[in-house]
Amino acid sequence: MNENKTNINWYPGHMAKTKRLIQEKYDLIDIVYEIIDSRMPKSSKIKDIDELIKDKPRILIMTKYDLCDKKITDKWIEYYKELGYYSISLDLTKNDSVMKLVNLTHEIMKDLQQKREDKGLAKKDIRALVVGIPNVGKSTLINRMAGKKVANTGNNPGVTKNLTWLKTNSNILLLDSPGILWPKLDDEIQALNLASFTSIPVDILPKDRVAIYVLNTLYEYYPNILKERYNIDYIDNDDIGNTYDLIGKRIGAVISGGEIDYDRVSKTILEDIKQERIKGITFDRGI
Ligand SMILES: Nc1nc2c(ncn2[C@@H]2O[C@H](COP(=O)(O)OP(=O)(O)OP(=O)(O)O)[C@@H](O)[C@H]2O)c(=O)[nH]1
Ligand SMILES: [Mg+2]
Repeated sequence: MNENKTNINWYPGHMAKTKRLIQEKYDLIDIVYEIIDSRMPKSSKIKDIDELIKDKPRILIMTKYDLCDKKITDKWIEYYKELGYYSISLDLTKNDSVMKLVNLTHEIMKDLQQKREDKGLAKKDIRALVVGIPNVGKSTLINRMAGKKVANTGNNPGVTKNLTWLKTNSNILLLDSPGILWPKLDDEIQALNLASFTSIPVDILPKDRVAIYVLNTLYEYYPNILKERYNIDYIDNDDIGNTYDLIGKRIGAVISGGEIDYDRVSKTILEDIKQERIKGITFDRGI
């Protein structure tokens, strides 16, 4: 992977519109939940998020904690805390996962509620904007906080299409929003991470390129996963076909006549992450 610049444009019209609609609702928002994926705590952060949420209190929430490499992701949590963020991790597959978020929200909002009380006003429902790139679990988080399904979810980018206020049972109103990115994905590693974890559609980048990136990243940081899942000890980057042949045999991706179906090999590698057969991984390193 020599080049590190790309020129990928995947910025559907609804993303620009979402930013506009968030601006329109800005004054009503008390706090922002900025959602990122625990497996890519750097790559999944919206690039110009500070411009969007300006001076609102914010909690940085790392979802899919059950799927990440906790040793590495915990370092990111510490890193963001040192930068002054409230930063927490959540495994949204668990029922009670959002309690610590609810408590932290009320804690941060204590001063605001106290000011109201001093003025003789009743406590208000807290209005929180839930924002993040596609497919990081924004709507899942909302359903957890509501204790039932109030928002649509799905393991693909672009499931939520509108901004909607939704009620929870903890005096917090949540504004669900469609995933947003920025007009140009010009950092190649970031784009590959987004593709590896399904935050951009799989056909934005060449599928083989993403799959080979996944293989090399696993080889570098999680060689035991490569061994267990595909029974390979190294990646032959000089002739990647050799590696594809071995994986293809292992997973049974064989076309009649004994040829390996390379397309199916790439697809399987990406599906293995998407279907959570490969987990315990964090691809953003370097802190
Ligand atoms: N294992 C695991 N899966 C999660 C977690 N949070 C969300 N998911 C899954 O991630 C996928 C995406 O979740 P959504 O809530 O639809 O994501 P979103 O951010 O609302 O996505 P868009 O609306 O497309 O921007 C779904 O398949 C969820 O079940 C988590 O903490 N752990
Ligand atoms: Mg959604």
